[in-house]
Amino acid sequence: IVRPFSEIPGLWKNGVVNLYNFWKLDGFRNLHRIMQQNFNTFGPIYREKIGYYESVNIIKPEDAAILFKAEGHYPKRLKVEAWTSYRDYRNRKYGVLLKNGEDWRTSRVILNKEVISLKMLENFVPQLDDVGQDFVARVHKKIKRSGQNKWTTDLSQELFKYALESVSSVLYGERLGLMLDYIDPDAQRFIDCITLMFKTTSPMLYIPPALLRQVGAKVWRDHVEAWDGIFNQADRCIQNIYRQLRQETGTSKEYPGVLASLLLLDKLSIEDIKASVTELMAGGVDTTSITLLWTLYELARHPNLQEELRAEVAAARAASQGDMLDMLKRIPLVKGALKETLRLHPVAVSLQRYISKDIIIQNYHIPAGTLVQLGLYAMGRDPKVFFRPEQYQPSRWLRTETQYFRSLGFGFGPRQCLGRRIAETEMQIFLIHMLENFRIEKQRNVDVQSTFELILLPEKPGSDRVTIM
Ligand code: HEM
Ligand code: 2DC
Repeated sequence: IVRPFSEIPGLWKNGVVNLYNFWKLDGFRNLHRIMQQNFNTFGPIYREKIGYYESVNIIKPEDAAILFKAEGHYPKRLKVEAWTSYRDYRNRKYGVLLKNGEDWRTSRVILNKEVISLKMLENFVPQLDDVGQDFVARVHKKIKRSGQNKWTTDLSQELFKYALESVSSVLYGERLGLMLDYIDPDAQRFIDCITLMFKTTSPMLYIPPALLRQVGAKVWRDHVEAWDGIFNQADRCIQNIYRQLRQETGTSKEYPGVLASLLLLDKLSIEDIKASVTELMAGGVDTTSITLLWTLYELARHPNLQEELRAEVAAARAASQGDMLDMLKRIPLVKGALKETLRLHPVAVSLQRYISKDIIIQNYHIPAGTLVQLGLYAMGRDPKVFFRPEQYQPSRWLRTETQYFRSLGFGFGPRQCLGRRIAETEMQIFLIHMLENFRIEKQRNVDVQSTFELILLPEKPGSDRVTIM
């Protein structure tokens, strides 16, 4: 006998009271731990309402499979109102991230070919490899200058630059020069704006931005300032390429980048291209850099594993005779390490879909149109899903039984992360070069916790310091 929707356990009767309690728990920064706690209290399914944000939450891979089978042809995530409100306020077009329905699908199908198809890897790899080599050269220089044969630093700033340089090299087919000593202050401002944009988004998940705007709240003003900075910088980059393209006289160099390819293809309007390329540029900074930061932190804590990975990379280098595209096919443990990082430290706490038809999960009926969330952070740490979840063990991903609806760091299906191929390749190439050149060590052995600022970040900057030698 299937039980009705109204019997799903949880706190969903008074959104305002729940918001107050959530706020008292510092929930804006603890969302991931609160979700984990809720699964402990209520079991593998619970219903929730905080402010105006209402959802059904699930944790099991089998249930994730049911959810994604019901996502329909136009999969729709939770609408992040702060982001759509900004676009509406400034009269800017939505890109692929924020579009829905047929409009989303049209853009996405065209973008897939240029951004996420495997065919594009041969274009991306040389660009990303150059950036990786420059990063290594920069670290060598820092080590030399230190006079101590090692470099201890807060790596997140370095990784932000690496990530922006990488994604820009693919989008624009050009280097920004962020691996140099003196960098463009506008690029640094862009990086700071992205961090501010994410940070100011999370309170607005629960309190409507329209309301905050009316009362002139600081969080809304900061959010607008952050997006303004992001769009201005992206506009400059896009204009630059657009101008070059019009001056060029048919001479086709190697690969011109995603933006130029889209302009030449002429299937999307210029405004649509601008909107999506801006989202790609903004989406490509904190996501990969934080994942790499967590990976270096785990490698520093596990020196034996670090040696194992180094051996795999050395063997891959020898077997592929330096052909990077081929080398990427010979590093399963490095890939496992990245999956393991995203299991314990996912960028996205949850994946969500408005389901397109009625489903039954954990014997409860859930009607079409409901927002169903898979608790990705909670699932990654659930001992019923992963054997000894607290252990960082890349080799677990070499077994096929680990795979079924468990490796979901980039989402799933046609609405999964559009930047996935870029992100994976960029991170793999980074680890290859770092492992070939340096040893990574940790100053103190402290457990670094995550904090939720729309994406999950390492708590307290500075506690993530590592030594490269
Ligand atoms: C969407 C994760 C890097 C651009 C997403 C989603 C996740 C995700 C979970 C939602 C997927 C879903 O709902 O099924 C990650 C992780 C990254 C990463 C873990 C790196 C470690 C990037 C990069 C870019 C990017 C580098 C840009 C180059 C996007 C875009 C979307 C998206 C545009 C929206 C796609 C759509 O709605 O059709 N990402 N991402 N992401 N990501 Fe990423
Ligand atoms: C945050 O409860 C928690 O990839 C919310 O590159 C539900 C939610 C909805 C959408 C998710 C978001 C969470 C986390 C950050 C994600 C976002 C969709 C895309 C975005 C996962 C889980 C991200 C980081 C994009 C951002 C691109 C943007 C800056 C242009």
